[in-house]
Amino acid sequence: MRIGITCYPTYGGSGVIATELGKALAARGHVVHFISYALPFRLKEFSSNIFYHEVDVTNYPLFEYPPYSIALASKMADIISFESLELLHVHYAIPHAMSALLAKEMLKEKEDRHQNFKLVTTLHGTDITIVGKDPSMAEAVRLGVNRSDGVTTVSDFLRQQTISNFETKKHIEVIPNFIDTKEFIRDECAQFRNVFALPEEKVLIHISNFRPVKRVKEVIKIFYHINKAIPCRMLLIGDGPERMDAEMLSRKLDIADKVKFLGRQEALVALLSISDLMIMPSESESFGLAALEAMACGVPVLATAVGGLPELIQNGVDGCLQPLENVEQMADCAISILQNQEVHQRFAKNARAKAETYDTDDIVSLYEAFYAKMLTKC
Ligand code: GMT
Repeated sequence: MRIGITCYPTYGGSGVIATELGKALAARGHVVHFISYALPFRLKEFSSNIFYHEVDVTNYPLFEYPPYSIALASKMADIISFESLELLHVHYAIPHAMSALLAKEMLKEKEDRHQNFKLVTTLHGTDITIVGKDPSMAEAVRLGVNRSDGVTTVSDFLRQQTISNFETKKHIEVIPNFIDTKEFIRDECAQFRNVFALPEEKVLIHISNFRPVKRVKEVIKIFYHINKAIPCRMLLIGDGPERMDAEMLSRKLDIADKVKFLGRQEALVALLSISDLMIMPSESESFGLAALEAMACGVPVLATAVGGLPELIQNGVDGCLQPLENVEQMADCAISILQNQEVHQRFAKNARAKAETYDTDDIVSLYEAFYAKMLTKC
């Protein structure tokens, strides 16, 4: 197949999934063209089946906001036509599905023979649960979903939210996120662990983009309670708007010496491999790719029972799910896992086994089959 992929290229689960999907499809012999405003950060190695097209946006002084969606649509139309793409897979309805629909109109207008390319839209969450709720965006989300040839969501929770929030008519296929379990596998290094913690201390980890929805201050509060019961350290990976407040809180609670803010890191496997528990107290999470990465490295996850997380984490078996807003209950749950070595080891083993059911090979085959179904549709 000849496939186009558009995603947000910066750090974030949707960009990771879109890029890893493109790489896996290319390895299976498909030709993949990425169209975005920057090189997706996971697109590092060369592949003769992968091409990247950068979208230039005119920045005329008249424009307070450069018209990226229109520039993207023009680039999509050009690449679809010139490279004979059969299918365009966009990640996020806003603005990517909108740009793809405009690209279709552009091709129709010039009676281009590629105007009937198939449009697949994958919804990742924030355009449904946050951005799309804004009345200025809702109609655009509905149009993007209803006019796509195929729509997928990363969890059943997100499928149901899309239908109930936007009264969409389209069939929505659930295709979960995935992980390369050969790359994400525990590879513990005692020397590296010693950099952060004493041998008797437990290591807790949080990985996110530090947006309000991730509730990073709650991570600090949960750690504060755990630290009173168990000697431990907290690693925070990532950066974003809530980082400064979270740092201030750790100083105010007098635990700053035990809490390390490491910023954005690429060595996720190494950091997860020295960790005993992940803390993810998100307000909403359509899937929770960071949790899957942790589980693949044998790190059980303590999370809030929100969004798609209960589809991934089984409470009391491979992780712990607690109601939102109950910091002390979350801390108690962490303490009970960390204090009992037998329980912790069982959770860690079960977490890895669960992650193996989300392996790249299996899930990419679902996308491949979904594309094939779209291409046989008139
Ligand atoms: O969580 C974010 O703020 C980033 C966002 C993204 O664009 O990557 O994450 C969403 O998509 C991920 C990949 O499908 C999911 O794993 C995340 O759960 C989802 N975030 C939310 O629903 C808040």
